[in-house]
Amino acid sequence: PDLRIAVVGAGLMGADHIIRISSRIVGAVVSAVVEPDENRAKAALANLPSAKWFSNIEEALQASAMDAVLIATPGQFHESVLIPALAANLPILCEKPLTPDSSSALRVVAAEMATGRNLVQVGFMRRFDSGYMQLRELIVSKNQGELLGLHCAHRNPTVPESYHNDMLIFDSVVHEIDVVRFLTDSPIASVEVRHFKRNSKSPVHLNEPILVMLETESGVLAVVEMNVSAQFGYQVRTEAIFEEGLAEIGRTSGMLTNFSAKISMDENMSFKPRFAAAYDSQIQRWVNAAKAGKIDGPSAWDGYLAAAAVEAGLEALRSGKKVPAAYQPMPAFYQVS
Ligand code: ISE
Repeated sequence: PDLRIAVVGAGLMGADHIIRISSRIVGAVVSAVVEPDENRAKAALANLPSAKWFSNIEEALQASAMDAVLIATPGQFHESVLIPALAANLPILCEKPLTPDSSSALRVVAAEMATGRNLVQVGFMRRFDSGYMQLRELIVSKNQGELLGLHCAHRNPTVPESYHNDMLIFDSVVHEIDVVRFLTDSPIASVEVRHFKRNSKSPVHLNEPILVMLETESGVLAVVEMNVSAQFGYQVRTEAIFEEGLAEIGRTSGMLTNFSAKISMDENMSFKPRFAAAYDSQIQRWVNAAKAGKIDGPSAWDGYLAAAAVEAGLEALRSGKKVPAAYQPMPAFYQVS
């Protein structure tokens, strides 16, 4: 039977996942939309004749309206959905970040361990992007020698007024924080932040672009340009420096044209098309795994590690200093066999 999914939060990401599950994912249906805003809920439910609307997670759980939960609210609201959903023993895909800070992430980890099962998968979708997957294989193979460093560019055309300075780290750079560890198999040991000249096109309260230096325990330095007012398009690129050569991922796959003495390529304008295939694969694999009582992707522990590195990043943003990241020892529960 189809996995009945309750999507919690019908904003930008939630609405996108609802369309994905209804039109492209095999073996799952959206059975419930949990959304306090009635207009948003109605818009999301328009094409889901059999899904029910709930204004909070408790009511949806009470009604046994789902077999699994997809959390797509802003990060600060994740914990209050994760805890009751875990208490109900339901498989969960939680959008990134797991929670905004490490102590709340540890509470989620403790609640998951109390169930005795790996129920939480975190939506770090870049791990499902074919470019990152290929680059990881290349690094692991050591065919070009050791990986020495990474040049990462994370560019958004613009951001909404509600986006503030700390979000540069906990909402945006959090992706590089996770993916640099995924690529190098080594935790982020320290974070340092510098400011480029401020872009006058940025919202007045934002001071960016920034340069973020993530150093892994293994000594790889990842240099990240985080730029959320790039204007021209949405771009996430990485160049890897090896002992014997370079590798680059994330060039647009848009059409290349040669017209009127110009060579040009179409670029994405948002993360939705840039990572559409990664989102599809992430959700399909999660659905298949959830039916088998497992997860197939980053765990709550990965979410905690990212939250702890984000804390170092926020302090680095404020102090201008290189800040070491501190982690609790990993419980045996999260040991990958
Ligand atoms: C957003 O929340 C995302 O997750 C996007 O991938 C990222 O590019 C953007 O900067 C974030 O605000």
